Amino acid sequence: MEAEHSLDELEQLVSTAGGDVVSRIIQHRDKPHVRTFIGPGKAEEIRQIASSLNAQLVVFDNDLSPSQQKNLEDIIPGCKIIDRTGIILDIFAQHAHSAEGKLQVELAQLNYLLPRLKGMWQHLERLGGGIGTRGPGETQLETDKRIMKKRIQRLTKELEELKKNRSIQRKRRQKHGIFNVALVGYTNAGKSTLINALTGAEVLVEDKLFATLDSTTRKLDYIDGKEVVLSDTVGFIRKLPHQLIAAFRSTLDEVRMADLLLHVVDASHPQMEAQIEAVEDVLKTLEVDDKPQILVFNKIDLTNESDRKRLKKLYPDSILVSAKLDIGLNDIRSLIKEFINSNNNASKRLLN
Ligand SMILES: Nc1nc2c(ncn2[C@@H]2O[C@H](COP(=O)(O)OP(=O)(O)OP(=O)(O)O)[C@@H](O)[C@H]2O)c(=O)[nH]1
Ligand SMILES: [Mg+2]
Repeated sequence: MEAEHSLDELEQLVSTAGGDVVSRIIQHRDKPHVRTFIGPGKAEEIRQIASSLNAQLVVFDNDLSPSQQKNLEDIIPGCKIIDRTGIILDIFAQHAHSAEGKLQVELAQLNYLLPRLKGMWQHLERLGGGIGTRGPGETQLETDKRIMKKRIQRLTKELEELKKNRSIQRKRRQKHGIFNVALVGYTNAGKSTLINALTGAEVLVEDKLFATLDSTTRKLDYIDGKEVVLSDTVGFIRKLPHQLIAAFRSTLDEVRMADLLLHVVDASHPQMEAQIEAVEDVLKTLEVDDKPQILVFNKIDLTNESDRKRLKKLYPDSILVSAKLDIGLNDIRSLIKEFINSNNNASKRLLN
């Protein structure tokens, strides 16, 4: 069941990346096969299915080691083998528009590719039959590695520069006592729809995974003499590649610097609870799980009365909204106001 849900999501990832899924295969195993991840018999079965359906790509839901990936490409000729991380990186590459986004994606891709280089050269050597290829292959591998490492250093440096600019803007906001609210949540939960509805921003909204990669900050309100701004940023997913979390550190700073998080949940999603957990996990990785949080259940227009009652009972402090139909948005504004006021009162009490 768990595997089926995860494959449903993988199918969505593949179609977002532009692929058509023609078949799906599950293998039950106690532990992965060292050389091929799945068992050799299963690999042969996939070879036959792929060839009869004329498939060009086989996507694994679990992470493959670089050598497993290569071994599988040997067994299933004519097919590219890629794992969940590879697909997510591909979508990010397609959706990156800003200079910073592009640099971040390239950095993540290089960190993903670097350990895979060796397998690529071994692959070529085997095809070439050995004579005359081994020496140059080894040298070429070292050269390629050096070039990639240099590029990684360069990208890291360029990103540092951009980060400085971003932190200057953020310091300005801090200096002016601006209150920062950040939207976080699973990809496709409706974060961008919500920032558009609340602030009149024009962030791209799509029924696709990872439509948003760059962060956008807009003025939301003016409460108790304080400007309140709202930020929308990249969405999360189960098994979010660590290369991406590392590369997107500076985009995610928007979340780290926030005074309050609005955790947006797609209330109509069959895997809603697992998605909440996945977001909590990423927040832990970012070390921001201790920040004050308001749970916002979105897309309630797609739920029924009993779903909504259950949500209110399970999560009494949450808000139920529909960003698309403008339902409950004033509740968000009031709750933020309440939060700021009670914080102000608390700090006044501390001062007295
Ligand atoms: N029915 C309904 N659909 C909604 C609602 N809010 C958002 N959607 C739809 O959900 C899809 C995703 O919305 P986005 O706002 O792009 O979601 P996101 O969280 O920003 O997603 P990423 O940027 O991809 O992480 C779009 O097709 C929206 O039209 C809602 O309240 N009700
Ligand atoms: Mg978005």
